[in-house]
Amino acid sequence: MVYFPDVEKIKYEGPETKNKLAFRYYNPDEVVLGKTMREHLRFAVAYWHTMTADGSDPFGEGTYRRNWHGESPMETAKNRVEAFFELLEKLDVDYFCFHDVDIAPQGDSLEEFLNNLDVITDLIKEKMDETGKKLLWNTANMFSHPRFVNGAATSNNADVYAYAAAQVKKGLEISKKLNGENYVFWGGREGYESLLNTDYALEQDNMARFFKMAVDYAEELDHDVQFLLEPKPKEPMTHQYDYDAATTMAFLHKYNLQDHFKLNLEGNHATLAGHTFEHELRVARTENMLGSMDANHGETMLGWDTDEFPYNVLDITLAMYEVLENDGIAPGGINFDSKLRRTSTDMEDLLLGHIAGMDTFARGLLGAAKLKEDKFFDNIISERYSSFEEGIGKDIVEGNTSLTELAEYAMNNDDIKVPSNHLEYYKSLLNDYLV
Ligand code: XUL
Ligand code: CO
Repeated sequence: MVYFPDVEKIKYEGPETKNKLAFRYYNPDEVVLGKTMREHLRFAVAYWHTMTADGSDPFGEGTYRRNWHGESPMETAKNRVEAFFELLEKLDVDYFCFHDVDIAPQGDSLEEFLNNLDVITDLIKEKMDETGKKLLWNTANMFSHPRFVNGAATSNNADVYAYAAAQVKKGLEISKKLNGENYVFWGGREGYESLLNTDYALEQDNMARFFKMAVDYAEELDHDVQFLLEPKPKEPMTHQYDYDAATTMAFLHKYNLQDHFKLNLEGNHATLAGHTFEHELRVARTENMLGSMDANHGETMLGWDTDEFPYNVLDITLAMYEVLENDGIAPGGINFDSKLRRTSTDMEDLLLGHIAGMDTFARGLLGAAKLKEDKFFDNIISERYSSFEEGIGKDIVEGNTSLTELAEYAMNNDDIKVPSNHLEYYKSLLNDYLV
């Protein structure tokens, strides 16, 4: 069956086109700073928002009109695979991401769930071989089922911990089977609802033990996969242990896991933490821990995880600047962890949402490349910090001084003129780089 019969493969037609099913900026073969847009951007479609979400929210039921519902949960799951690969082909996206529960029904037992996963991943593998599409990452959903009400690797219940381990073991086997390039942990309910009943130390130690076992199992499978942790500060828990990039890296260092993990950073999670997206990317990049990106946009008026398709060119230009300075994002990519609004009810909206996101990233890439070529930020920064390039500043940077020497220096140089930053002027110039 064809699931999107009225849609041809989406092509680049340029900014002037009036065809809504066309790219206006994303031109996969266009070379930017020595690499094609396709190589820079490594887009991925998220199975959960695209195939399993139904448009329900806490106040109302599903609204989306979909044509892949079958007679049984397994039949629906198989139809979804067919529809998904048709969509990837039509969108010209090379990668995809999923949680275990997105692709296969959980049935009545763990055994049944694992068997269903085998059947569906066989089908996915066939489709991958046929189309050349690739798995950016998979993950285990250890937060939706009622057993995970207190978390998974940070649950107070050891049986729940073991169940979660079984899911991750299977997830890594699937990753190996499908040649996954990364494996993600988003700590769904790994945090606390209240400190009143929480053993904070035990929960963190247990979570680290869990990650260590995952690293060991990937080695046992001889599967060279990049592990990623995805920070988020709150929602669903009051406090999530992977609060933001800095907290997550401190955790990895504390437990000596830093060489096995990088970060998967998400736009809306950054804003929930009170940061900009570029802040999170910069913090991770600085420590060589920028692994991958979940692309979305948070509605700042609402303050929860709204996961909109990205459309803000300024945000994405600054995000892409971090990616360029990182020398790219591979083996990570740009996963649209983005969902349609509840009012975007048509199948066609799945294409329109992704096209909007892809065009926004293409614009961001073009703007960021120009910022880099013009050394826009380098020039501002090198001028602003020029006092550390010679004299006493150079001594400080090279570690060749002491409090005593600095105090003596200050005695003779206490008439300090601090120059203006002219930030308004630079912000106005920055606007010229938005494509
Ligand atoms: C939740 C979120 C997840 C992860 C994967 O906010 O971002 O979808 O990306 O579990
Ligand atoms: Co995400």
